[in-house]
Amino acid sequence: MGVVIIDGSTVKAFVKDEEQFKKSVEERFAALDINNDGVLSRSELRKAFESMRLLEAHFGVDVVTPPEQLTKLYDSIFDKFDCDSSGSVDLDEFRTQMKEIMLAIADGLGSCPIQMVLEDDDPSFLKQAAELEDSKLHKDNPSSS
Ligand SMILES: [Ca+2]
Repeated sequence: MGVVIIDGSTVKAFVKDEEQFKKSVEERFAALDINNDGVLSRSELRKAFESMRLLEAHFGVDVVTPPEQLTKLYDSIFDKFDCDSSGSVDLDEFRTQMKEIMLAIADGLGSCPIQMVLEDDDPSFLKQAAELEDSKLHKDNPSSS
C-alpha cells in the first residue's frame, strides 16, 4: 500500500496502453462473470460498479445516494453497456464502455491531480492506472524501489 498522485494524463496513459488495458479489462470481465457464461448480466454488472465505487465516491469523498436512485443509475449504465440490447454485456461491449468511462474520468480530472491511496484489495481501474504511474516513478528513480 502506498500513496500516489494521479491526474488525467495518468488515466489516459493507462487506457492508451492497449495491451495492458485489454489485459486488465479481460481479467476484470472474467472475475465479474460469476456464472462463467461469457457475458455479464444486469446484476453482475451492478456488482462491478459497486466494487469500483465510481458512483458512490466522487474524488474520494463519499456521497450518499438513495437506493432507488442508484438502481435507476445502474439500469441506465447497463443499457449503455448493452449496445445491441441483447440483455447481457459481452467482452467487446464491456471493453468499449470501460474505455469511454476511463477517458471521461481522465477529462474530469484534467491536469488537476488527486491523491490516491493504493489499497491491496482495491480492484479499481483507477488503482491500476495509479500503479502504472507508480512503477514509472520507480523506473525513473531505481534507488527508491
Ligand atoms: Ca454471466
